[in-house]
Amino acid sequence: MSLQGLPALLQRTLEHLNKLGSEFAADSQKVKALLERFLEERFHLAVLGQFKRGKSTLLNALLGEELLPTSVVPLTAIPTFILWGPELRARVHYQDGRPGDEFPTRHDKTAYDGTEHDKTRNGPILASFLSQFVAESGNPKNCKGVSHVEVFHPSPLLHNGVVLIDTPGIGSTFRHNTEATLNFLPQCDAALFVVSADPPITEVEVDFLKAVRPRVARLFFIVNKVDYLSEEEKGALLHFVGNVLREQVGIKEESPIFCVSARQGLEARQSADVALWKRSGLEEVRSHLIDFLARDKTSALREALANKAWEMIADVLMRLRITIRSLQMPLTELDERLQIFEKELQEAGRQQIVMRDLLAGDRKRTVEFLEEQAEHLRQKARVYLKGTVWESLARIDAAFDENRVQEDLADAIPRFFEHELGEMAHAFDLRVSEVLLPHQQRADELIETVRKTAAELFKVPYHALESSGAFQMNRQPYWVTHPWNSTLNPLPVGWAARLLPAGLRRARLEKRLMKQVEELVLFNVENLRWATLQNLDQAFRSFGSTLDEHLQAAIAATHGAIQAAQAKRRDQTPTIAPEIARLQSAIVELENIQAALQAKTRAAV
Ligand SMILES: Nc1nc2c(ncn2[C@@H]2O[C@H](COP(=O)(O)OP(=O)(O)OP(=O)(O)O)[C@@H](O)[C@H]2O)c(=O)[nH]1
Ligand SMILES: [Mg+2]
Repeated sequence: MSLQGLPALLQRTLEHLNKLGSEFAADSQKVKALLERFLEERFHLAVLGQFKRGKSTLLNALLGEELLPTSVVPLTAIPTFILWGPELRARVHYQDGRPGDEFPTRHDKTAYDGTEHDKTRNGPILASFLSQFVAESGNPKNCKGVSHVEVFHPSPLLHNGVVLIDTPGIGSTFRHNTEATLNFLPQCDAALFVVSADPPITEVEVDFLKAVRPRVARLFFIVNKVDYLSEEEKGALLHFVGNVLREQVGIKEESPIFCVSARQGLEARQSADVALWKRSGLEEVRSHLIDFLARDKTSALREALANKAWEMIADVLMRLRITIRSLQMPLTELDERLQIFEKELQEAGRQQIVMRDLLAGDRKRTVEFLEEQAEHLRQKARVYLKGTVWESLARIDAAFDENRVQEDLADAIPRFFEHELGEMAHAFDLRVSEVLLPHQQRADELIETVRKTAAELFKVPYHALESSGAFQMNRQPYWVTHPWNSTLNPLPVGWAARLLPAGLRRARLEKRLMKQVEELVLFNVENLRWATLQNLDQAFRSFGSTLDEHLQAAIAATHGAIQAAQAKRRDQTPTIAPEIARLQSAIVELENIQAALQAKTRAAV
């Protein structure tokens, strides 16, 4: 059986919960959240490669129109996320969080036909809008401070939450993108790696691929620009690229490599030329991607959501059974059991206070660890940047070309700190998960104790829940575009200094440069320390409040069910029989949904 019916089952669960009344409002919210996750789940597929290999052209061909700017000179400087939307739209996001620019702008709207999707006109208008932000020419050195751009497009390829990402090419002289790209990759689900027929594959690409491979779960390879090759030449090229990938990068034999002409593909889509589209090789890429996305993307997610829904219903069933028991048992007995349960809840409250203290202690220790790391990084950065200055000084002539030294420093800074940021983010992700895990387990145990006590007191079947999963890593990929301070003030050299003997001048220059290095180290490490501290605080804060919420919800649900039954017993004895019948029929309905969910998870395994 397929998992197609999962949203329908969730919808049915929602209807039953709504009928059951306001005591189940929190459960309805949970089902709604599962449904939303199902509908919103994104799959991030990045297009990677050296500059000018045709990454943007390839995406344009897959989308069927010229949306992303392309050029003969290195171009894409900012990542572009392409998501599904009913009509063509774009939004520019800035590093400082100020409101982003939108496409169509009011001015564009006169030329832009937002309702009728006119491919020949709208694509190029968007491309020229985008080039003001994502292209090196329109936004040199990212002076506009753009963090990323989102494009919404109605392509079926983007259905079911697929997000395509156009990334800046690595190896261009303009930018230091390699480290930023590497930091971004662990958050992507898969990547298309684009090389071109000429040159077949460079050393830079091999080195980059070696760094990419351990960071991305699934990699596909595209050899682009095969339009001027014969079939025989294509075969030889494929053989060559395959060998390099296997022998030098260690890519497995079965990883597919596609030979394509993105340019022909785009032409074919624009002129609806089916034969050319086939010849371009892009049909194979498209169908492979669609198969892969259908197979790998949703099955794991659906299974996980079906499991969660099953668990949630199990919890609701337990409470419904407790309510029925509470309605059936003699009132004195009910009062007695409620008293026992409330004692248990008091103990849980005490445990919760202890847990909060332990969590605060761990947060403090993690911050101390961060301070140690920052100090370590200061030392490392000093050594590295001083080394850069010495190397640079050794290369320059007696005129002490200070500008050259400064350029070398300005180059070294983003490279060094971008890399360190990636390392630190990774180390802290691991450390924070490690530190939080025992807290998660302790909270899960406490929640289970509460539920188990309720089940035992009221003699209903007990089902242990899976972990409350309060700590979940953020899976939204973010592109680090930190404003590393590498623009240095010119070093003022007074006229008197020019008259000094060369040796003395050099000594003074070195002293000034070292002072500058120290300032740069302090400023940039502080940047990194601050960013990490913010993330850390956020992780602890949201973890702590989620645990509290989960525990409160478990208490409110069980305690609430018993109290509500007790109140009914005292006030409205005549309505008790129909109430029991109503709850019993809800139990039957929910058990049916549970059985359907279970069949689905089993079928998916
Ligand atoms: N002959 C030929 N040229 C192509 C093909 N695909 C792209 N090009 C050309 O290659 C150049 C670079 O294409 P882009 O799509 O801008 O390359 P890119 O990889 O996105 O470049 P960056 O954004 O700078 O990293 C453009 O002039 C394209 O027209 C192709 O299949 N065949
Ligand atoms: Mg590009």
